[in-house]
Amino acid sequence: MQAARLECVQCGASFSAQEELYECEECGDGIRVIVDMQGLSYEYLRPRWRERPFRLWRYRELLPVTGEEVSLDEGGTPLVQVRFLRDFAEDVRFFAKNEGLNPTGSFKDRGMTVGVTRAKNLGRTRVICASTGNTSASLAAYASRAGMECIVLVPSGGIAKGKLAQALFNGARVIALDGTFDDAMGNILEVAEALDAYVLNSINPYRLEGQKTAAFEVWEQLGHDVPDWLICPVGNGGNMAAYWKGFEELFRLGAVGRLPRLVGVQADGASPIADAILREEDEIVPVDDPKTVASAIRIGNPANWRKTMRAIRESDGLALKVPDAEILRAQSLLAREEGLFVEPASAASIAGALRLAKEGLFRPGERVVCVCTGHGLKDPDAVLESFPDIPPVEPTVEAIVAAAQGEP
Ligand code: AN7
Repeated sequence: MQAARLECVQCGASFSAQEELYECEECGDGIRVIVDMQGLSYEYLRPRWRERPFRLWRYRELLPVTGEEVSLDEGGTPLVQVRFLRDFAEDVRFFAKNEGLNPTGSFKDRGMTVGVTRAKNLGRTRVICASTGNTSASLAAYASRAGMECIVLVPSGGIAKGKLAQALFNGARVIALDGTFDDAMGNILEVAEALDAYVLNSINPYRLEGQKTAAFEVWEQLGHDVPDWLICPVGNGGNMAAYWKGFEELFRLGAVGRLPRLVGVQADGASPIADAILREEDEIVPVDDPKTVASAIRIGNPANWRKTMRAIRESDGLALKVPDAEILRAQSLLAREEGLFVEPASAASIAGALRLAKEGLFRPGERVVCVCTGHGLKDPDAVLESFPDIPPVEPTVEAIVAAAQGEP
């Protein structure tokens, strides 16, 4: 379908859907798409959604693009029970939304299928993004699919190897900056203009339109209800805002009568949004040199901070920051106890859930969804560092059996 219009999230200024906008022309803040819901009731949508496969494009009536989509069959990711967290909160059910099972291994694919389809609608042939890794891997794949040229800006040395390999192998031109993700992001609009490239960072509101479908899926997977809590790792803040937009649209459609409370989790060394919320301030203070093992969310000056802060506050939610040690421990527990291998940034939501469960936040009967944003194979280095080297063993039955029975 076609977007009705674009709107500034801050001052409410309205713009035509035909404009290519990343910032409000009036106040400089973020832009969102207002989907035309005229004539779209839940009664109308329900039978249509039901007859399509459980994938992102099932929800096409709420996706503001036209024509044949650029798709790798994304979405439809599992919602898996996380049982070990129950030990810390009686009668509370915890789930992981396993977004690492998207085509390139992260939730970014939801945004890119819609964002690159939008680029195609506009007749664009060159796309660009700044990235801590997953965005570049995803954009590179969707650009290949669409036959577009792709340029990605990444922090030199700051991107996990799996993600770099994906971007390179999908044929993107990779530019490694002697700087942080924030340096890349700070230059993206001017660079894009100079190169006549279409920007597919999450300041592009069409990205978040794709990402909001994860909220629709969670609602379906919980038997057409929203969770009591939705916990999400926060970097630029786009994804948390996208979930909120998705849940709000379900509410407006009358598909559900309540909204979840949102919890945004940042890493200790890169927590400008969590800090502002914890201090009850209206503005963030950017972090100059963000540090965390979770390279995906090593972001000091998040582009969508206003959208995310508003979403968390409107939902009567909260924010917290967790040290790297808690992130790595949560990553390890999730893998050992549940068989789910996610990347460190993704484990931030589990670390947040663990902390809040121990603090007694959740009430009996509640359902808590933790968004696990990216696959563990993206960043094996972060994991392998915590294991000693494995000494080689003679390839004989005796030696192998002895090694298997020895100290682990
Ligand atoms: C695994 O790839 O910003 O709060 O450039 O890869 O919407 O930014 C990645 C972000 C969480 C944070 N988990 O999401 C990038 C990039 C994973 C991520 C986030 C990212 P946002």
